[in-house]
Amino acid sequence: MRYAIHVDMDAFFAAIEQRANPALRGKPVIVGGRPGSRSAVATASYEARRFGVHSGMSTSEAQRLCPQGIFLPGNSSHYLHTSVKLYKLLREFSPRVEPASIDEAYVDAEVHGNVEDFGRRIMQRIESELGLTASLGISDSKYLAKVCSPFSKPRGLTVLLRSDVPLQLWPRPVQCLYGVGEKTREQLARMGCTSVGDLARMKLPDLQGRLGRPGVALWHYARGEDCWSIITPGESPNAKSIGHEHTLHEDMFEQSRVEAVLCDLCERVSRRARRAHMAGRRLVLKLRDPNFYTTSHGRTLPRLIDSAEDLFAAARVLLQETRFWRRGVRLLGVSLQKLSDTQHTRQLCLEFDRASRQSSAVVDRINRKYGDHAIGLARSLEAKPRRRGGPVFPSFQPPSNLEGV
Ligand code: TTP
Ligand code: MG
Repeated sequence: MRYAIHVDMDAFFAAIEQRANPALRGKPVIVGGRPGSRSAVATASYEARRFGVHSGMSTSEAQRLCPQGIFLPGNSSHYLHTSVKLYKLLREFSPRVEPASIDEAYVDAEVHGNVEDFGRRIMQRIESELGLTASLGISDSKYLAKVCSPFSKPRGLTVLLRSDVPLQLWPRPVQCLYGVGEKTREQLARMGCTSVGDLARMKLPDLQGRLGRPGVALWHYARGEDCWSIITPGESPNAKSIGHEHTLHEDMFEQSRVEAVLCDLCERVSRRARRAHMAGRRLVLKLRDPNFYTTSHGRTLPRLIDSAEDLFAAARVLLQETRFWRRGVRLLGVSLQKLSDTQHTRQLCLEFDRASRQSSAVVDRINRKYGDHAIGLARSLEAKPRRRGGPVFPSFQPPSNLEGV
């Protein structure tokens, strides 16, 4: 089974200082400059945290809380060096590692056998090779892996699968969700919502009305639904958009012809998106008139889309809204943006319409076997190249038997 594993080092800067100087081990180490120098605490060892010292507080306050604290200025090149070693070590467990911060990374791992054992092996390697401890969050969702990694810090390992959310996550305070800061926590508390379960059970329109789009995202997170995906540095930076544009042979004025070209473009974009295992939440339409005046018009959609039908439905609405095409169209373009990786988040993107996904899968299989334009939406026929006197799709002979397609 495939898992997202969030690795977060414990008291990273302070632990590196303790590793370098054994006399500091077991002592309250505070990294972040001298007290009274207006500096802030970068981090504190767990021994210092017992006194209430935490990242971000002034070092003067830290000294007041923990007079016996050992204050150190820090050494960023040491920390960076260790960070690089950590990523390298993690890549021995899976080639798909996404560094998330100086001491955090996500590992996308296919695990055969017990995933806790797999996680413990990662922790042991970190301890033996780096001389440091880490805490791990393991899930079938990247978001949940991030949320649960601090649950049993330091040196903790927590497994929180999406199916565990009602039992394990809902009783916890809402601020354990990534994305709920102090301000949001207060807003939610005013709505009587203090636990993750309270949030998950809220009526979505109420939450949207009070918190807007961030509220909608949090509501989904509280229910174990997200579309986060692990992106490794070597991967194309998840192409910010997938688009196609076409300069027409002649300027077009008729709506039906413009729509046919639009439909053809949507098919192309949809095909590329599905091949890259991407779906998008925003569609942008680009139009150029015969005088080279160019405009684009986009819309963020309520759900992720990747099928030609969905792209075309959204593009058609945009086209009708612009009315710009009435001046004549010289160039038409469609791009799908706000992309998410559907391969790693397939089950998470619950919004996908099952029927549309199944028909897209069949279209892809036929096109893979018989060529890219073998089958598509009827609406785009007019825009496809025709051979003089020949059938619309000269390269395509309908297969007598679709088995094995
Ligand atoms: P964190 O992972 O947030 O903290 P941590 O590793 O020290 O402790 P924890 O066990 O809770 O994970 O941050 C990693 C390092 O980044 C931390 O050691 C110091 C640095 N840092 C800052 O410089 N300023 C900050 O405000 C925070 C939060 C971290
Ligand atoms: Mg950390």
